[in-house]
Amino acid sequence: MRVRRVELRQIGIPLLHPFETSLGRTTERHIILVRIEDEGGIEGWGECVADENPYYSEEWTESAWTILDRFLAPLIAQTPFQRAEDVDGIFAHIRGNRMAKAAIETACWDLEARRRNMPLWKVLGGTRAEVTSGVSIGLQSSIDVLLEKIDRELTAGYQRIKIKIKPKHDLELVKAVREKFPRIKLMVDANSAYRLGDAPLLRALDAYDLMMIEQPLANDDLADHARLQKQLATPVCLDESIRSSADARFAIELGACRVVNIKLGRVGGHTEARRVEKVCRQNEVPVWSGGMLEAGIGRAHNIAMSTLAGFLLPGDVSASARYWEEDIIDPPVVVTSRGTIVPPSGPGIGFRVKRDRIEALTMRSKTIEA
Ligand code: OSB
Ligand code: MG
Repeated sequence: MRVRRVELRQIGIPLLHPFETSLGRTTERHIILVRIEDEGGIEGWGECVADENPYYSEEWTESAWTILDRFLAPLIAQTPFQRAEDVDGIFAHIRGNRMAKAAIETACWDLEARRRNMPLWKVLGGTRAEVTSGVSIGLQSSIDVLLEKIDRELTAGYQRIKIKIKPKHDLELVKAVREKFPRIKLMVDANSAYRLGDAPLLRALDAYDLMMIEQPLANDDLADHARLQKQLATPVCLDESIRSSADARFAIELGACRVVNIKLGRVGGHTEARRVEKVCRQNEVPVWSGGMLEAGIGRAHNIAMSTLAGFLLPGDVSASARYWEEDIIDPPVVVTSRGTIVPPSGPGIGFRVKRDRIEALTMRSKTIEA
């Protein structure tokens, strides 16, 4: 394959509902989209999950744009490759910047799948004809508002509820949710808001039958997560801490987690995501797909990834309509009343990219030719 053109585009798209975590509040996404084209004019699409600020990860929109423009786009336009699988190696000498890399790497997978006229999920080796879907609910203005939101998502059919917690907004939230919904699959995500010294408080959560506690401690602290996991009955799930399959291996060896959240952008694309899935599967650690408030292209890639065998738990990949008035793909992602998403049968990501909608949302664009 030879990429003869890379189009970078940054769109601005308002969220229907602001999303708040221990890291801050997001009201509008600034998303970088990548469109690549091969010699024959076949295209591939990717989406960069970097946030508008460097709080979740050191990468953010501006750093990702610069790395894409100055290094990754010229490199992929100059380097022919056999398979999308090879792109990870082409980018290997550039340190970090995984979200920027994943934007192009996933576009290359979409391109390969379209060239082979196959759905991306099948090209990746996915086996599931249906993926299970949960929702991530941000911090709310009151417990009543939270309970109301959960009720609505359960009515829509979602299979598990994740709520965000932070110090002073934790035990009482979980207690109230459990009292109202004694049987639901429930979990919490702290986005690194606690320290090992908070172990007694986190241990108190053991009473509420949570599926897992996601990323309670620092993004770079596997050792303390291992110490914490020893003190908890509730499984620890790692998100921010897992940037690669090596991280997953270390985390499992140390006993730092019993579940892993995989995000394509955080690990650098589909090839590394498959490696993380494999390490976890071989160690009987279930994985699920995280979300980063993606627009349709990123969402479609997450769905494809979630068809791999190790994705045994409901992910954070939910319907487009929870986020956007109008998504950038057609049809939008929909969730069945059973709380599942059916991966599309068309070639590549399997959704039509709405060029007009993207054009209308574009803040800046740049084309890099081979
Ligand atoms: O920690 O999983 C997270 C969104 C942005 C950054 C980090 C996280 C999240 C979510 C939202 O939880 C998941 C989604 O609905 O896309
Ligand atoms: Mg998380």
